[in-house]
Amino acid sequence: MVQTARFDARNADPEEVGRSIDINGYAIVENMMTPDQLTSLRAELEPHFATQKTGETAFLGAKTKRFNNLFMRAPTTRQMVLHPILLGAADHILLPHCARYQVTYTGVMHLMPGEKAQALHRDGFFYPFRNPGPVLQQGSLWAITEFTADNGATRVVPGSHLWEEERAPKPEEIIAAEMPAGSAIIYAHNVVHGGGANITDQPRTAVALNFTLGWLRQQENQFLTLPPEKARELPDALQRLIGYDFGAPFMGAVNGQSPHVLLEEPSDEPGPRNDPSLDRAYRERVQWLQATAVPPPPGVVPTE
Ligand SMILES: O=C(O)CCC(=O)C(=O)O
Repeated sequence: MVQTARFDARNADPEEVGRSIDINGYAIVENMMTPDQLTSLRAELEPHFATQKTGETAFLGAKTKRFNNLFMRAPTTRQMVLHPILLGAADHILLPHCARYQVTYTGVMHLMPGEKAQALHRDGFFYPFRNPGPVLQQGSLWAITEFTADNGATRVVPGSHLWEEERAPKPEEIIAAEMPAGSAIIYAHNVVHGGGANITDQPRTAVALNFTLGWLRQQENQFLTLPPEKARELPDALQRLIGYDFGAPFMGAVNGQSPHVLLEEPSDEPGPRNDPSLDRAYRERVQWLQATAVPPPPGVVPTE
């Protein structure tokens, strides 16, 4: 590995974190959460552990409790997902492939004592693309308890985001993402990883906050989970990040306007049909069509 994959959020440059993901496939960033955030998040999650069932498949884990919809169930995640390092890393690894990215998934992975190691995999295996290829998602797993090799710290294969699909890791190529509580591992969807085995007598808890390219479908349906009456509770930046905004030039419109108008006071003024910040992406797209000799549809040639 050319570049360190371990950072401290108190002095890390988000670009450097992004570059580590380019090179290693992941970055571990300590101190992403304050002690107060950890305390409040644990209190928000705790009642759900008693009521949630364990996984129904070996992949989901017979001793793992999972649940979603974290922006409602655990409001501290509303702050976590807007962390400048998380967003800065996503700007670096996702914006080369889209004009906007969006939340695709929020979830808890609570590995109880005795859980076995999860199969190693790439997130986004449900997309019909073989590796290597562009990064489609940025995952992040936040350590709500300490992550150790013994309690099921996520296992990662550094550099495997660049491998051919068929290449299997050798045991010595797999590392445990050990980190103190309050840290996060931020990773490209195509780095090979999986939960570890928990051989301790205490649970290991992770929160996943994942982004995907703005022109892909979200894994967790944000609009049905967070319809306008619920989305109005969220900060503006988060409303936009879950999809109440254009996902690409013109994409995701409601009556030709940005879906964000659904969260705003009714007005007689027509809303924007696109967003000025997406105009450049639109022009680049049309230039790409011209450069590849595929004629743009009539009337879409941009004026400078
Ligand atoms: O729990 C973990 O450490 C990883 C979980 C994971 O990768 C998954 O469920 O897809």
